[in-house]
Amino acid sequence: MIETIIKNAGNLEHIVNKVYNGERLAFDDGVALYNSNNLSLLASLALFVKRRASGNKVFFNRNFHIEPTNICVFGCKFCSYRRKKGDKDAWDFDIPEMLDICRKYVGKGITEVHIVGGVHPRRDLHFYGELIREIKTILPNAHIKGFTAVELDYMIRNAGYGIEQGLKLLKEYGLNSIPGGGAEIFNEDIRRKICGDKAPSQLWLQIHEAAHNAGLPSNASMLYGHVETYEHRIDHLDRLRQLQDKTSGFNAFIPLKYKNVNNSMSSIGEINTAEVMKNFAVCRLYLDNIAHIKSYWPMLGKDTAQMALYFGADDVDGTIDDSTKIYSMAGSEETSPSITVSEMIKFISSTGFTPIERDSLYNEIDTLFYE
Ligand code: V47
Ligand code: SF4
Repeated sequence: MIETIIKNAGNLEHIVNKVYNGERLAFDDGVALYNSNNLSLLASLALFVKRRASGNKVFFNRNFHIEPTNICVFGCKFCSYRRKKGDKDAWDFDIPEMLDICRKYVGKGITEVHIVGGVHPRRDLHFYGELIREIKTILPNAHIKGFTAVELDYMIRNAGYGIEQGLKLLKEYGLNSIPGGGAEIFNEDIRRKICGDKAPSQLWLQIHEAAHNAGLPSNASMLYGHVETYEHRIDHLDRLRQLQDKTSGFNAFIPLKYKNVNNSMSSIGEINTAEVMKNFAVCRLYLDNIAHIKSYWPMLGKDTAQMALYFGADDVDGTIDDSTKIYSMAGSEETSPSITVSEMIKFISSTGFTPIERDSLYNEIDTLFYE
């Protein structure tokens, strides 16, 4: 197979050889891949690398989200979710309300609670710490993956701690890992344009590094398909690859396609599906040290999420149970994202891949049905 790929590679032949030999791609190689329109080559290469890493497996988990509030002190231009206190569609849950959400999942085999929301002006580390501690009394076996680096920065400062001490305290409260959000695009000029008031790139990376050093693994993401260039995307992937070389703390990478409904960047539109697929392939090829690439179905929609499996993704995230609004508010066709475990198994196996239930650290789980 590889001989045929090389024959059709044109000016990318040297990159094909590097991929085949397991050599690291250089910055310019990444940009050259983005500039190529040879989608079938990109798919073949990305699938080759994905298969070398995880065979035919595609992972999913059993999870739900808690979004504590959509009130936020920041004003990211791409955000369709943020509201001001008093707006009719603002919400701001207290701890008992969030624990009521958790009680619905007792006995359902949930392995992960994903907590992410707006950056509330008054909530601090201890509020969220108490929330984590109480969730663990209701769902003692659930892994809590919570709070973007942007939320962490604010809640830790609000409680008067430094990053290391704050993360240590959150771990003691029961936090298990950190999701990938808040990364957006690391290039400082683009970041200033789309989300200039929140944690700068260097701080995002510093918080993830400190988390890894504290024994809290994390995910990483990239918000793409807006005003950034291919060079900005490779710069973003490169900064992640460098940090991963240092810490090995990233479990998964999630490319997040910019959705343009109801936010102040709407006029720039959305990129097409071919561009989304190209991006999956390049991310898989460039990020040679992050094991899992997530095709996040609540944002992409089910059909596109399946297609991304042929472009190097090996994970589709979880069952969700209609518990997240971030993407439906930004225009995702999945307006109430929810999928049962048996539907998830069909969703993955219908692509020819082998569905594997996992926990948040990618340990494989024997699927038991509770539905
Ligand atoms: O940082 C916000 C993105 C992120 C839009 O770790 C948008 O497993 C597209 O953290 N169009 C938060 N994207 C989501 C997040 C996440 C999601 C899935 C899995 C994981 C994980 C983490 O959502 C934000 C931002 O990049 N986002 N608005 C938008 N209009
Ligand atoms: Fe706030 Fe997050 Fe929306 Fe930015 S993306 S405005 S930090 S909720």
